[in-house]
Amino acid sequence: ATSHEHTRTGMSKASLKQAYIDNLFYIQGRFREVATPHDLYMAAAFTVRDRMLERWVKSAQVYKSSRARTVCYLSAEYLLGPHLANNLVNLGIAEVAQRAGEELDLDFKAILEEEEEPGLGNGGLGRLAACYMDSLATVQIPAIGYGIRYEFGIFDQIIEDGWQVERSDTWLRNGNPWEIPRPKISFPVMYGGHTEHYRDQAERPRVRWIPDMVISGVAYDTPVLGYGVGNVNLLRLWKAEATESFDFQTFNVGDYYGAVHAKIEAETISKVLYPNDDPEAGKELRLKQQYFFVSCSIQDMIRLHLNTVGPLETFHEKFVAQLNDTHPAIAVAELMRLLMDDHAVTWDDAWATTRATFCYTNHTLLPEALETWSVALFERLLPRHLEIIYEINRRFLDEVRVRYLGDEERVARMSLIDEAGGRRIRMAHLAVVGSRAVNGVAALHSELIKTTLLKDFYEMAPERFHNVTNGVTPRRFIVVSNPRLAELITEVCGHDRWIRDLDSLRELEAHADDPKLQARWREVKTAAKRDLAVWLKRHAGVLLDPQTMMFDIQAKRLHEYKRQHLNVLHIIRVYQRLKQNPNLGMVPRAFIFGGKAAPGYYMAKLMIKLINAVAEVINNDPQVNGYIRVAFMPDFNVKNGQRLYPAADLSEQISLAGKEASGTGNMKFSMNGALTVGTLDGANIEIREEVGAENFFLFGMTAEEVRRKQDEGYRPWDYYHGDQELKSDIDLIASGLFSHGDTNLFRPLTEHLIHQDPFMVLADYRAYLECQDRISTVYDRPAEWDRMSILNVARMGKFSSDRSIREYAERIWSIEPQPLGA
Ligand code: 26V
Repeated sequence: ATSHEHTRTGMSKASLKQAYIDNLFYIQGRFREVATPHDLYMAAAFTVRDRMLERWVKSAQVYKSSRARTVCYLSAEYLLGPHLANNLVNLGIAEVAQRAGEELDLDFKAILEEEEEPGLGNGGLGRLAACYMDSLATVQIPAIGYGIRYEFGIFDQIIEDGWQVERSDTWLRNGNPWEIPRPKISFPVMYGGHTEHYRDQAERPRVRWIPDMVISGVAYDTPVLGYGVGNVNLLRLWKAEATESFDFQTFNVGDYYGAVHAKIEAETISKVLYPNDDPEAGKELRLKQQYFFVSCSIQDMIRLHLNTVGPLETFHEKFVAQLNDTHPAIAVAELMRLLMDDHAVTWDDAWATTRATFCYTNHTLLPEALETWSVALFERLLPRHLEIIYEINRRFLDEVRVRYLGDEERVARMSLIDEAGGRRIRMAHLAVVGSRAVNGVAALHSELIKTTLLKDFYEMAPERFHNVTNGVTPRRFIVVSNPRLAELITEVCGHDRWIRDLDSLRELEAHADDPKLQARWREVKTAAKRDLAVWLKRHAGVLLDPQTMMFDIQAKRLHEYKRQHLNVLHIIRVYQRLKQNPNLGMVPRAFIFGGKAAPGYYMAKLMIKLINAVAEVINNDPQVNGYIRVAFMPDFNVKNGQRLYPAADLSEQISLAGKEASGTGNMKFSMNGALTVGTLDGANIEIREEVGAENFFLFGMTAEEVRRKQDEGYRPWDYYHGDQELKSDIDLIASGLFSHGDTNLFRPLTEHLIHQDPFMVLADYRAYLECQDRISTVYDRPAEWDRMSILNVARMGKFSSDRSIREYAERIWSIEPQPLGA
């Protein structure tokens, strides 16, 4: 077959080699002798991309001719991670490509390392969207992911003198081989101005929006491969540009500089991703971004529908749109506007279509993270949408009044407008009222939604509330990131079906006590720890011993509710114990952290400084550094995450119960054989249920106990004075030991703990220490530890994002797979 295989699509080793050399020459214009590492990467990327396009076009054809129902995932963030290795795996050519590379004398690993990842997201929410895109294609659901093509993604983090320093992320600097620009797929997006009410030719009341600014959104398409199937879905990201006509008009008037200025202003809209937790997050530009990508996406959906199926009455049968948090919630008003103002649909019909189209996923209960926009800003930027939201609200509140006679307090609580202190639009309420289904992202979180945040809405329409527990893709987070483990699993199971059917990992259970498997399991883990140790030596300057040390890892955004400082207090406790008794025979541990802090979140940045300050003292103290070391991995992102998950013995999931909606890092660690030390929060609860309580290290208060303690009046001061060791750990920070005698540096942190402690670090401290001691005891018994580790992997099937997507498809979207052969 190989001799007449097409060099652009052939999957044989010979075709791949020929294609690679061709691409190096015809795309990069290079011979091997003079090619840079970047040239070598680009040639590989194009060789893989060529092989994706045929399947992509075929999928699009089949989807179009079968008029397949389609999911539109609306998300302001996609944290995709590097494409090359993942696409090789999903195409099923990872091994043959590696061999082709070897025969060409290429450094395969170095080529993979060369790729800069698109960091178009902050953390959990953006990475979830990326995992869901992978699973939608793999379980063969027609889907389009809509979002923003940020020119600058999440900032790069460097550590200077222990502090986080942000550098702008210039991921597009060397070009992006995975995207295809579609200059002809572009839509106008309007801002500002005023509305005019008039009657059309049929004497129907209509509204026209006269904006004072129009920009355009241009589509950039990235194909998303399913694993082991022919289905390829579409990720369509919008880039903001000045409209040609606007540009041209101004130019004709002779205002050349004005025209250039308008261009810059338009392009600003898709310039940069906003970090979470940012005080600047309430800014006008962010609302402009949200409306920008939503408007382009809804216009695109309407265009696609009119091109294929036809009448707008059936729009909701063709499409279901999932709102990834409230960031795209303005879509509810935008679809209403387009249907009524542009397509002359009546309010009642437009509303029926809108409510049948949208579904909303909530990702957080933290009050400070719930989006509201000032009515004044809306009026200035989106005057027509404000009218529509007022009308939605008026009709909705009338329903509430009829249902709950005389309960005006309830009416005020449920209103889309928060009237207390400066009127603001509650985007979560808009999303709920405009959707047919609402879901949380783990069982506990979904319950808390029903009993707290959206209690009134739940009482009114309980059938619309669901849970879909998050999942992660085993392709990227096992096969790509941990090939040694993947190979071992495949050998033990005797098949690689587990990659698409993660439940079949259960077959490992039967071997959990097998000493031979345990030994190999341990080798795989140690090899991954060695890889990480090499990387950390180079990039963090810390030497860790993969052979003797337990790798204890906490990697996630820095946030007080995630309680990295609880972890630090444990480290300080162990340090003090060792100082008091240098001959204490203890299990050596490497405490490893990774994570970014929002640039404006002072306390989170101080936590990074504290971790690095503690690391400096401990790593340089010869009395203890044979037993404990501390490392902070700079620039935790998808690529670096893939170095951490395989290397962890222990996964830290220690948020205050009730605060972490789900967590997904918890799943990635456990799937790679780490044991979890965790609270009963988010998906930890379900992980523990699956792997078995005896294979999970549980500590801390329940969400219920947290609530009770808060109601009683929590006094961290009492804990501080009631626990000698706790006091001495906090006092050691305050003493200046970790700050070269500066007793002020960490004061904001220690004082906050002693006097406020909103996330109850002090209340859970003792339970955490006791749990950590149990962990050390078990780690000392390798057979027991390895057995637990194997059982963790064996029982993680539930946490494949394939399962999550199947649940969405069946219970929320009512959509069937469209199988396409590979
Ligand atoms: C945003 C903000 C903005 C303002 C200040 C505080 C704050 C805190 C958090 C956020 C992010 C909320 C959205 C998010 O990323 N949620 C995460 O979603 C994951 C996927 O469902 C889930 O696993 C995490 O538990 C949840 O925190």
